[in-house]
Amino acid sequence: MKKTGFCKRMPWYTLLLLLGGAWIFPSQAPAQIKEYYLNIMDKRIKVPGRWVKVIEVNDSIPGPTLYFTEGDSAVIHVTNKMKRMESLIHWHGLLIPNSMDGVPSLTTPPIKPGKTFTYRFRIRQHGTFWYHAHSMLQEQSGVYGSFIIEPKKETLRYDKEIVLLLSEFTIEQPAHILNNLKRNTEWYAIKKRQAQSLNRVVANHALGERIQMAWQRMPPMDISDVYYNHFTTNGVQNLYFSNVHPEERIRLRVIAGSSSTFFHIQFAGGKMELIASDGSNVQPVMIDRILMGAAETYDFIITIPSNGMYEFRATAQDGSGYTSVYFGKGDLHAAPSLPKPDLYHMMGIIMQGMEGMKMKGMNMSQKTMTQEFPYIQKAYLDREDVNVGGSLSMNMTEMNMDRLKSTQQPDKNRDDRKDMDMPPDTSDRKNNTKSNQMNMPDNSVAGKKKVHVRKNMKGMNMKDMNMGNMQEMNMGEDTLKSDDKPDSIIFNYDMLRALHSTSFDTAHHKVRELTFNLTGTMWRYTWSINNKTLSEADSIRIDPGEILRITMVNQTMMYHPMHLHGHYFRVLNASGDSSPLKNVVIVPPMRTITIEFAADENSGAWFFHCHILYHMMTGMGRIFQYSNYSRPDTLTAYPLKNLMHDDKSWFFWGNATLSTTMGEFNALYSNRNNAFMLNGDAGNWWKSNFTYETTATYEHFVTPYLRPYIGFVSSNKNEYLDYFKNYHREVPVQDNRGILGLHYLLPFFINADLRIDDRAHFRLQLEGETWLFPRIWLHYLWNTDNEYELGLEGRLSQYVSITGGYHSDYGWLIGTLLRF
Ligand SMILES: [Cu+2]
Repeated sequence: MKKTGFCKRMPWYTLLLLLGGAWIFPSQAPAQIKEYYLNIMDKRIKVPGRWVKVIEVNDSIPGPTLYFTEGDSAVIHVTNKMKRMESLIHWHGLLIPNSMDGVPSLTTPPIKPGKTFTYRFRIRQHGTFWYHAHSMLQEQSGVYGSFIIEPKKETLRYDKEIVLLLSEFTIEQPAHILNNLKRNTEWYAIKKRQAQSLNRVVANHALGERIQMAWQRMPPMDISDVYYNHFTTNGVQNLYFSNVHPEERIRLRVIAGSSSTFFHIQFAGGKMELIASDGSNVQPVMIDRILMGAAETYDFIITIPSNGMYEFRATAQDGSGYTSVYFGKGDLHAAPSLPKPDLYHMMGIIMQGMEGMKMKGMNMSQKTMTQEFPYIQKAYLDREDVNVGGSLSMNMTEMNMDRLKSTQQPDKNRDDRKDMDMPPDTSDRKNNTKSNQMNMPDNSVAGKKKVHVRKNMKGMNMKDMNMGNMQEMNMGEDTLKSDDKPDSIIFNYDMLRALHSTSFDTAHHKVRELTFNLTGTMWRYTWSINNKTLSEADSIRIDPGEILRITMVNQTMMYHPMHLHGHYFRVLNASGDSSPLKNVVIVPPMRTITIEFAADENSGAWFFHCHILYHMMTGMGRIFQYSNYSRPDTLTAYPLKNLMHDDKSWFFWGNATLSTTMGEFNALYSNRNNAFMLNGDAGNWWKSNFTYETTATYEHFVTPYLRPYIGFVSSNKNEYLDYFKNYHREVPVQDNRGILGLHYLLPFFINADLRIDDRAHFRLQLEGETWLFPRIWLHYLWNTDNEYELGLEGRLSQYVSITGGYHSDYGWLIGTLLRF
């Protein structure tokens, strides 16, 4: 036998040493202590034309890749070398003690400038993970890197592995980006050439939809929130691996380490074998294209073709750019190019989808629909986007399937599975045990007492399964016409199947069902769950051992990659008992996805949030707190309200116009529920009748549309002075009045303003603006004091516009508008 032979060839003293070793380390091979030093530093880097402030880890973006082997003890010294900001790093997807999770003020004290914090934890899993700052917007500034854990024994067959960390780069400061999102400028859409124009709306026969959307206060569609200068793989736009050989099998560990970008992944050299998702191995599946959500990780095995250079391309979902990795030498074989999403066509799909939802209400009452959908926007459903959600937990019986006819051949996914000797029909349970015999635990957890809620293979409970049917799944419209081959396989979550049963022992553990409506208002750029931001909601108490089943209903027009800290969750899909384990799941617009996780960590307070940084920062999150958890003393100086502060931040912006006959300014200082506004105009200064009006108000948002206000107006305009004439008083040169009023956003984005002043004078004003062409906007105003204004604005840059028009007090004018 092998073992004997091994002993025979071994000198006797080695054997003694080994025996001694076994005595000292009786259970397993000694766990390695793996130590890393990470230095977080703010820097200014030179990009063409300007300097940009970034934050680097060990002098690079991304930070170094950390390698571990399952079972290792990780010791990571993180030093904050920044001058002013606190920092902290979160280990994304890792099963770790709560105090090591790295969410400032929730789990871990922030690292002050000049200080070091040492993370110590046992590596209990293997797979592809990453790390990033969880402090303010530092992730966007560059604080992120890869975290790779090799299994004790690799069961997959490949020749080489390469880590590809995808991200984005912007020359803008992240705080400035958030401010821009809050003020709702269309500038990023203009930059991405995705702002709409009237002539093209008409040409695309989309005017009806556009009017319908404006009626529901849905702004013109664009694809994603932020404009990025470029997209990167491991920090660069183009990456070359020439030292690969034909037939070599290369494992790509791909991480979407982006703050808000989703990527379409393609490889020019044939199908990619998808083998793991979010660090968990899955039944291999061959695919041509996959949409990766921000923060998701996937492992693929690619086979290098015989000759030439083959492109692996990650295209930003909005089509605004891509990053490429090239394998091999010689003639270039480019990945098929993806067209930009068709915004005009999507409007139709969305309006259709909304109609469909209205008819049968996807877990939404009519009331929720009418309250929520007006806030919605940013939609874009193209074929694979729809497939991301697939049938997952879309309520098939309730949705009107006839409206959304399948345009794909759904059977090809099945055929592909057949080729791999896998049960095409998920109800075929017998075949499934085959995969279990492969004995490849994708989430082997060692070294920690766990509450065992995972069911063993024998008593599988079919009842709770969400048997999505592949046949019904492909309900998207075929709007994305690409160079894809006709037999292309486009990934959707139903293709993910764990290597063994992941279902829970629901007979012995309590199952608690929660519904999270993913909500938000693009209009004000606040994002929430069940209409409450993180700071408005209480932590969700969970009992150790209970099973949480969370149904997420996306009521917005944006994709939300929802992430749970410190636990894997099952994404209930067509794989039933073998539903895959993930830590991030994309919930597409107007789709429903159900996840399950077991409260099987010992304790702690764990963050659950949207991984689009700007959605998280404006409120889309919750905290799961174990009932046996008490805050450690180390956090006493860092109350939870520090974290809660994020979605209550204040933002400031304004603009000033100087034109031929007048000057005008507007300034706003606002947080989630409150706003201070100051505006005024003055003109006719070359005439004897110099006129001016200044208004200062404090406004409170009751709903995103409705805000009562109190304020003060000072003016010498006729409409104010008439009061004195009418009452035969002496006419003052100036009149000051207190005002009470109500702002309300009407359909078509018309701002209604009804106010009464302390001389019992009522005024109703309607004001609005709308785009005609991407850079040409129409402004209008009318009020019951017979003031009116009609003007055009031409946007030259993010900050500068030219304006022209007619104002009832100041006549014809032309001028310049500056934003600040
Ligand atoms: Cu989100």
